[in-house]
Amino acid sequence: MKISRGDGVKFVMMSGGPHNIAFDPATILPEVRPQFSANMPNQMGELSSPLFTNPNDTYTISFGKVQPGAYPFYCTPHLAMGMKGIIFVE
Ligand SMILES: [Cu+2]
Repeated sequence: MKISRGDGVKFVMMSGGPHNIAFDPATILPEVRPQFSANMPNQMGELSSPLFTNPNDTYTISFGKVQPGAYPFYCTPHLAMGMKGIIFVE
């Protein structure tokens, strides 16, 4: 998924939860991490959203003030099933 700098990405829980949205801190530049973390509300772990269990639960991550680049993410409970993606900030 490609977005522009400053966009937000809204994730919507559909089915088959629990799901979350997590980023491996090692993939985020150290100088970007504090702002990126500030853009992720209610984290249950470092750069990890809460778990969502109800259809239509939503979670929005702002990409404001983070630099262009690739931001790979995954769902912690379903990583082994390949539930992951990449957000490209242009
Ligand atoms: Cu999942």
